[in-house]
Amino acid sequence: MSKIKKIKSRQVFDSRGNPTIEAEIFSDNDKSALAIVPSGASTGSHEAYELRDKNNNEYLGKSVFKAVENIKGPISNALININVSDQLKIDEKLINLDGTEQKKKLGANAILAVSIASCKLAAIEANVSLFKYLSKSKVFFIPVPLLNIINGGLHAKNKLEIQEFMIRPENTTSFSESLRQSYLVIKNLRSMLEDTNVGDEGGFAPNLETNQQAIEIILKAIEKSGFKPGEDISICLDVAANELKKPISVENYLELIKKYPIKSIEDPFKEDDWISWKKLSTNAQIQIVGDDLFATNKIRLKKGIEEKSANAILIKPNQIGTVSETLEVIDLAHKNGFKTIISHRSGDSEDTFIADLAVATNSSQIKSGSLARSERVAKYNRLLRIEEELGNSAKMAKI
Ligand code: 2PG
Ligand code: MG
Repeated sequence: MSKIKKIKSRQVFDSRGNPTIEAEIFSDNDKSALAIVPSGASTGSHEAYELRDKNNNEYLGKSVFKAVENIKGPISNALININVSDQLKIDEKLINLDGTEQKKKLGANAILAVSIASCKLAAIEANVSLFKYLSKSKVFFIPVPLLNIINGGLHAKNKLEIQEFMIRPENTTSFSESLRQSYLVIKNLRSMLEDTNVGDEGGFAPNLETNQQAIEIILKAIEKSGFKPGEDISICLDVAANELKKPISVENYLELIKKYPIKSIEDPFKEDDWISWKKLSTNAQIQIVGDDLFATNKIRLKKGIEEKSANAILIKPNQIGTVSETLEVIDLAHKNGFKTIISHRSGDSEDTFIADLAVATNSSQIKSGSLARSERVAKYNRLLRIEEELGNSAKMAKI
């Protein structure tokens, strides 16, 4: 059994060019693994705490030097000589060392970097692919991708209020075919737009005036690609309603669902508007996804299960701060019939951990932006490799 010998940490940059944290863990076997933590823009108030040096102007208050020091000091001291494969113990130590509910003392970014890096190192030590190492089962499903092809809200400098206009291939039998169909839609959409700049998640950020215009141009691109909207490819939205200037009502959503082939809506209301969530979720026959509502937190998810506030949960490891807690939330969701959608953050990196996490946990979907910007595409490319590794046994997850 190999043990943790040394932990290094450094400040690196994310896809928005902002500082973020990387951890590098070494075993006494001289193997090592790296992890980079992503960062959100539309962050909810119930998320675990991202520690930044707010009073240091060198990087406009965004550097993570204190978090790096926390890894090099107290975290290293607590984890040296622990068995690399004892993820639960590692995460427990991290949680207890911090001791606060939102991981404010050490920073959830510092904690998660170490948690993910140790998990990757354990897989390397065991000489198996990360998704197999992380999985409890021997049957694997590849998640259906939700590709964010028009960016709005805080992820783009246009007027669109809805943050993410996504497409989801509905009926493919392989991940590569899902990407091929999405590729055609994206290329056709590009040919129809005058302005082809992209936003933070690689989707186009056109100067459209209304949400409906964005939906309609995507429908045209789906048709131009030879697909039937709603049957072959549907539209999924992330409203990110915490950031809306003017809220959208339950009735407006029901009208929108009637009019367009929308199969999933994420964060239709603010994170504490439990009443509206329940009302929409009991009246709409589509996937309703809690992101800021649940914040990958089991206490909030339990409330949502009891109140029937949604039927799916977005999973972002950095909303909660450790791999073990992330797995626990996914388990709770599945036991209660909730779908899980593993998600990137709008500020992301070359780290592909979430691709393995999605397959390992039999999550039905993954959200990693459009087919543009390497930090987005890296996750899809990892899934293509996983699909190849699984060969004939690779099956698409059910949505
Ligand atoms: C979201 C995410 C990812 P951010 O709201 O779902 O798409 O955005 O990372 O900015 O919170
Ligand atoms: Mg969201």
